[in-house]
Amino acid sequence: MLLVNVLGLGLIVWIVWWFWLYKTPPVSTEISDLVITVADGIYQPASLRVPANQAQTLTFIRKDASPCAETVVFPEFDLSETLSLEKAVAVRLPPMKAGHYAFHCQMQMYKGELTVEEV
Ligand SMILES: [Cu+2]
Repeated sequence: MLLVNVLGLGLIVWIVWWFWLYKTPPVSTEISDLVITVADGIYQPASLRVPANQAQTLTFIRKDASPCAETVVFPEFDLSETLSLEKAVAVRLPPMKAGHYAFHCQMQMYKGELTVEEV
């Protein structure tokens, strides 16, 4: 009888732990919602809106093999990132003030704009 109680209690504890306490570990992902495809001479999307005062991660996926598309430059942040072909590359941006921030490839064939807004 005692054994049954102990087993029952153990089961309850296990159920509580499993359903209420156990959390699947967060899946770490480099891919943000802000995904920009680099292809056919344009960034897509070429204009993005993000909230101010928050660090942002942009993900670039380059599908254009031309060497010029390889680099994305954020002049205001003194930031340039090399994009490998067909690979998602995360570009981390610091918290920004509201405003417009351009980004482009080395020769400014590809052009995009980040609009940072107060929320
Ligand atoms: Cu270019």
